[in-house]
Amino acid sequence: LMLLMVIGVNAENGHQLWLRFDRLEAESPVFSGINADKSKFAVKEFQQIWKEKTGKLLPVVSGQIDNQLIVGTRKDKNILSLGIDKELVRQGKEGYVIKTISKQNKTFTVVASADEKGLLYGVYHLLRILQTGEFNKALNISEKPSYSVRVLNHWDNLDGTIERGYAGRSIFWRYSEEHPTITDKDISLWREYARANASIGINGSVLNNVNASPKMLSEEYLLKVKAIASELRPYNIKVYLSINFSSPTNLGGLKTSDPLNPEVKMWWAKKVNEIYKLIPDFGGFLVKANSEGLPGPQDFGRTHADGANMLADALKPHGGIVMWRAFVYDAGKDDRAKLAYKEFMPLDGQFRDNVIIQVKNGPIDFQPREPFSPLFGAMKKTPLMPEVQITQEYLGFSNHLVFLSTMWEEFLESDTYCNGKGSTVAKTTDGTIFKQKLTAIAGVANIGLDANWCGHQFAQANWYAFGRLAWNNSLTSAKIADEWIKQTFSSDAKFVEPVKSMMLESREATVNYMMPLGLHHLFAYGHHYGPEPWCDVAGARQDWMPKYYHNASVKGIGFDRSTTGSNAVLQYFSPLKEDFNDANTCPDKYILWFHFLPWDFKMKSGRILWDELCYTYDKGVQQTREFQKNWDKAERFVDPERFTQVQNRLRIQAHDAVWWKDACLLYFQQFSKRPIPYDIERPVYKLDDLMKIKLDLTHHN
Ligand code: BDP
Repeated sequence: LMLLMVIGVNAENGHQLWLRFDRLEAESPVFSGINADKSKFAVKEFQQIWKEKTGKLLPVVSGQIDNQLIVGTRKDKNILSLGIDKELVRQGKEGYVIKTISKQNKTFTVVASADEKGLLYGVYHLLRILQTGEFNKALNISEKPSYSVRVLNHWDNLDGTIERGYAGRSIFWRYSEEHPTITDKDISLWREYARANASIGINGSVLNNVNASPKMLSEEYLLKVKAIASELRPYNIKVYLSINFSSPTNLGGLKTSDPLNPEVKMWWAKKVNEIYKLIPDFGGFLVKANSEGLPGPQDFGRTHADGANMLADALKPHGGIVMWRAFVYDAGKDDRAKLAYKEFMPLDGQFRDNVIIQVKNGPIDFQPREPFSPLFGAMKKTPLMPEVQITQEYLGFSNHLVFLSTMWEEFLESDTYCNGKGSTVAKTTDGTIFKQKLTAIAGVANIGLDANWCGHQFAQANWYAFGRLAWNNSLTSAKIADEWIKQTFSSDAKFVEPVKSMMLESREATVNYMMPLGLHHLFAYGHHYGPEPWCDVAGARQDWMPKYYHNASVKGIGFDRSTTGSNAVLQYFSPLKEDFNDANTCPDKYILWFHFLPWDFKMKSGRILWDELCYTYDKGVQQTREFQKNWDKAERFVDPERFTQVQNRLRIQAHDAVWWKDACLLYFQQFSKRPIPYDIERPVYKLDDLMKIKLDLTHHN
């Protein structure tokens, strides 16, 4: 082994994600054998992993042998006799149970489900608890997913680049003159991708960018989709495509793409038939329409409902769905934070039952912190699906260690009050409050061709967390981090505890050093990496400019969305709207989101706003320094490759935190005209110098 390491064959690059299973060997005596139909994919998957890790298959047994592992679906003989049928039916097609059952002094571990889909998830769950040391002989687990569609959105372009991707080029679209066909390497990568997704419960992949090229639906590309779908299918993953609304014109040569035009409808119906001929279990379409310059039904005087329904009708006979995005904000019409609500609320109840509206967690755009979008809970007759961003477009790319699970937990647990207290976003979207048939959740993927898939080793934890929360939207981030660390690095408590607390603190730290107290969109134009609160691009949309959001002047700072300002607070239910509306009751974390306040506004801490801002930025910087110390102490638990990579990136993060703090405080100080409190670190940069930084990161890959 040493030799292999020296020559680099086994160099640790993070490619195995959380799927290491290195404890299986030690755990292997726990089962005397497996009682299962070995032709089932879930059983094959289990045996393959078992063999890879322990050197041999688990022997197949039957009869009353002690300590056996029984795996099967409700129709299988080995499960029929256990008397758990009702329970299995209750768990639905994707659910499962894992139980210890004792019979005549013999103990069996049972993984059972109603359907083979659930069995696969049950098997991964068993492997997970073996790996994290949670396996025991008194198990009584039953699980079913919170959402029926749990889908990754890949913003992958057909030329292989990835919009807002920070981990290399696309794993799906890398055809070029040198790479004209699908290779064995592609196929094995797609299988690894599928296994990773299935292991955390993800069951769908949208294979191309929401800014979709009409070419996506050409025969040439559909054949590639077919090839991808056939690798993902055994892992219970359906493929979906983003479509360009003017495909009938741009691909089909029609004169119009008006959704009410009979020829247009016919074109879509034919196209959809063609897709299902190639991919019988195709999932459906994701649509970004009349958004950021893309075509849509409004170009023809039609509504979002007209557009979505036309596609839904074409997909319906095949069982496909439409995920129609609510990310719309026409320039200059009103406060950007209000626009999606204004556009979609009047359409509530007008959508077909195979349409679901995909809504970003916040009303603006994946900022480090936003209140939840007021559409959640408000659209009562239309199913809504949350969209979160796994790729860190606004959170330091793949350079910063930011565990996003706490952000998604905060969002899912936000109380909308739509149906009284306790009407959390989670419950408004998972079928608990509104009895919708279709439930779904989407995460914008952070996956690319980099050996470690995600750029930063810890960015893998965000992919992991998305899958786990999509499966169970009430999991805590602490539990998710714990599982991930143990599977990815080490189960040693001396490693797990400090690393976990770093992860759990990391998102708040990032908010602190980037844009605390409800500030948002202070990013540099275009690439969204560094700070540019001063940014002013001639001729650009005002609502893409930081000044539109922070409004800093000698009078104060913040966006007045209260009833004295844009009135956005009124889009929330009581008592939230009242709480948000009053700067004295609005939570600090959203205060400058909803209020424009004077620099000497008295905060809950007793400090004035300016001082609070300074202390919070400084705290963020200090937190990144702690992360560095924390990680250095963990060195002995981690392989040198991953240790060094994370160490290097933490250094960049600590550096960037100072950059953010100095840029924002020095810029705002021109207006506050107050000193930075003397007990915190002085700026190390000059504002003039920071204003000269021009990064060309637009296509940073
Ligand atoms: C923004 C991104 C842009 C996306 C857009 C979207 O900057 O690249 O196309 O969202 O979600 O966050 O459609």
